[in-house]
Amino acid sequence: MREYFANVKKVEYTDDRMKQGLCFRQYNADELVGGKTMKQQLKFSLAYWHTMCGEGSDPFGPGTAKRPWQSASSPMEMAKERVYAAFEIMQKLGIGYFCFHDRDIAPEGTTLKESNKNLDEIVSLVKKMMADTGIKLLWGTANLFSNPRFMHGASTSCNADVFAYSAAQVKKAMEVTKELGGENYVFWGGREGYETLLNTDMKREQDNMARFMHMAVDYAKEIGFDGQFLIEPKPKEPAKHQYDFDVASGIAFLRTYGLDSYFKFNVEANHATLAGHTFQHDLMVARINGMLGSIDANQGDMLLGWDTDQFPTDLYTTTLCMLEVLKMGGFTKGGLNFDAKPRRASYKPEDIFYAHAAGMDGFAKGLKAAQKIMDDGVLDRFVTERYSSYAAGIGKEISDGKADFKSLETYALDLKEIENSSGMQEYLESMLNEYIMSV
Ligand code: XUL
Ligand code: CO
Repeated sequence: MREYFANVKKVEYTDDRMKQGLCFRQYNADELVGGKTMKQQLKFSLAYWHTMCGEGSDPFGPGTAKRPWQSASSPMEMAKERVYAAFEIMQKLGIGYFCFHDRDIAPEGTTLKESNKNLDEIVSLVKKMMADTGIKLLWGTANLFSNPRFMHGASTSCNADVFAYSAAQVKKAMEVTKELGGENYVFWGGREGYETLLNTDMKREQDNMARFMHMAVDYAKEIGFDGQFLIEPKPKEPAKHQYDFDVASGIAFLRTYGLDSYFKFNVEANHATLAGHTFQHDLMVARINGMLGSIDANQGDMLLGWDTDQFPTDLYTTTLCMLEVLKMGGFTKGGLNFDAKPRRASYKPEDIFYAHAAGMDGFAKGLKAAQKIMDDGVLDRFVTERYSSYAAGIGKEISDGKADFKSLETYALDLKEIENSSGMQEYLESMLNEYIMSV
């Protein structure tokens, strides 16, 4: 087996924060934070599509990325070389998980049968590499958006043949996810939406999407797949409007169609910001509804209106993200999947390592700051105090469901002056700064 990154050694932690070059300055895999190792708390995952298949192209120019395995003699040889390179990257970075679409790991054939055969061959190699290294599958999914057949969508296509084809593809992707012990299975509906309502039967499309998901739930029961189903919301891109717009609309969809007990969410930072929310907002909506499953860890550029999928280095967002994770008691089946790619100009193979190390350090720092926020309880106490009017008196009657408009009117008519307390946003923001700087 060829070593693809002979000039890259295993990336190690150093406590010398000013040390130059490729190392972890914050991520110390075995260090305990909140009673668990950083490795257990963060559950980092490599996104196969970006790291192994991405070429660094953009709408104005072709790929720039130097990826030595891309020069293999045939698509299947390349797929095998990619597997070796992927496991080398994960081992050198100490990344314990990966995620893939069916078509990332094995090339599409001329027929579905051939595609399935290609997939089976690569899956057995992946399985062997997983057994040799102990690296696990965080989630699998199916690519139902690249091939032109999905031009009108997959389960929401106006063409029933496409619905059927998509079902067959997801059936197979679920089987291989189970075969590889995947902890979750993701639905991201990039083309499950519309370009114009002039040609769209929205009710039928959403009914069909729900039928499709019920079929997946039934098939999981049939084959004994006990991974968690996840919906990954995104408001737009590639479609103008995508039905899984954000977590809140996802919850409404799942509840409308009786799917809410089978699904949680895979929340992606850059998707939340495209929906006009902060990352923390979508994470919190998922958490308070008991539906935060896993996270696609990246960040967008607020000056650009698309999904830039950058590696997450912004410490405010990593801290507030980890605060949500700690508040739900940590990950169970989920983890932090780097759905991120180095910039087009970061084209060298080594940039893969620098980029992941930057994201891992960003999240390690965020974890430490979030744990300190939890331990000190300052922010939580502030919030509890802010709502203390509901702990006794009329507030308690409201909370206990004992008040009604008439009793509240009687109370309000007797009120003298209403006194509010300050929201103290600036003070809280400065405390957040201190937590980040102090760990
Ligand atoms: C696209 C995206 C996908 C999903 C998996 O924006 O995030 O790669 O994570 O299909
Ligand atoms: Co994603």
